[in-house]
Amino acid sequence: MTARGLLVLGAAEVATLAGGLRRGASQGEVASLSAAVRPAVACWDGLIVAVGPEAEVRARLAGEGLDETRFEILDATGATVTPGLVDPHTHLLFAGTREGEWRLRQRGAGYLEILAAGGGILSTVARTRQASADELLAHGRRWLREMLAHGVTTIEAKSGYGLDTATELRLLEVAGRLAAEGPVEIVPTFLGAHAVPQEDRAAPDGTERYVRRVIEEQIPAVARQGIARYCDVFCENGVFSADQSRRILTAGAAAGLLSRLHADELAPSGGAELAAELGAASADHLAAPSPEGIAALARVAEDGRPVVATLLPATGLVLMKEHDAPARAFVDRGVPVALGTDFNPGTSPTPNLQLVLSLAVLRLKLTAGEALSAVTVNAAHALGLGATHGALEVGRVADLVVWDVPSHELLPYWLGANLVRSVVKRGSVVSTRG
Ligand code: IZC
Ligand code: ZN
Repeated sequence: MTARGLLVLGAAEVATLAGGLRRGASQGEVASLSAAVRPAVACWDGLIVAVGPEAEVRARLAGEGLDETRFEILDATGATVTPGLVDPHTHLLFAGTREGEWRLRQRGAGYLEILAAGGGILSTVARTRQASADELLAHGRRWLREMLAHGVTTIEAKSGYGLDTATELRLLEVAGRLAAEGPVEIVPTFLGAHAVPQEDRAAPDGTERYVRRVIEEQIPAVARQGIARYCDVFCENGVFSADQSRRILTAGAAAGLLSRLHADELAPSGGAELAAELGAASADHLAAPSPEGIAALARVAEDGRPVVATLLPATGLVLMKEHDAPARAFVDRGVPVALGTDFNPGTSPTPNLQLVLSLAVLRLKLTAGEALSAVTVNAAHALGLGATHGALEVGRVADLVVWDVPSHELLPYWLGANLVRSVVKRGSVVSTRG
């Protein structure tokens, strides 16, 4: 008889993150079970069937007629157990690298200046258009393996390095194939409005022309393809205005694609306000929101229609910025905060969400608990998976990580170390270290 269950025993702490979306005072509540209660987690058929003191968990299994001999034991002695991490913002699929931009930035070049000169996103677009689906698949597999090894069990993956219909569809198709391969679960997002492509930039109305192509040609094709769940826009002065972003996201929504956006990454551009107005799932970056934008996000959260603020502190580091998102203001004003890597070749070439936890504490001044809820329960919410992922609660998917530290407080502390002992996806051990 093959085992279909997994029983995680011996942990020093099980941070369940139970209890739903975190915001304000609850942002830092990790809902832990301590060693004193001998915590256990039981998984069956890919779902969590019991969490609690070991004696209660065993009683529950017996009560449900689940034979304990069919459970494999995962020894978590001295470890912290958390939900599998969720990375709610990645540009997983691209070709080439942009290490030369680091030298340019050291000399003072700005992000939009590099883009205007044909570098930045446009240089990645040129490489990506030439890449075959097989090359993109191999690249995707490599970096998904790295993410998984660092404790990530679910990610969002954007297109956006095609900027033409054929390449955008190819990127989404590759995302769909990687999702089918597993084990990392992938939520695909269409980001045709990532930049105005080179071929439209010379014309005075080039941006408007491209916006129309995204709306009239790309969105219908993406909807027909049926892989992307979200539509995203790089809403930023000098890229796509708030008005253009509104038109694109509204067209996406009409075609069945939910909204999320790159908002106020570099300067206040009306992105946070637009996210609140449209009821987007998430407003991402927010390194430079206006006071009105922060207030708009606070207002919708207060009204029970929260937009998750997905902060990406690795990007500020790679952009060599002194200032980053006003994370404390978001928490203090009741806006739910999530964290992501922003994995991409230009501004965040890191697949490591553990490093982002550290940066969130060091640069954004979040506590360890606030940061942990931001990469689990709140990140799941930002991807529309708030009812099924991101917490260790009965009935949810059995995604969890066993960490080689005795407390969640130590997750951000060992800067740059990979603390993963084991990663479990849908009840199966899929990665083990040491
Ligand atoms: O390739 O530069 N901000 N998109 C919006 C990015 C950064 C990724 C890139
Ligand atoms: Zn991004």
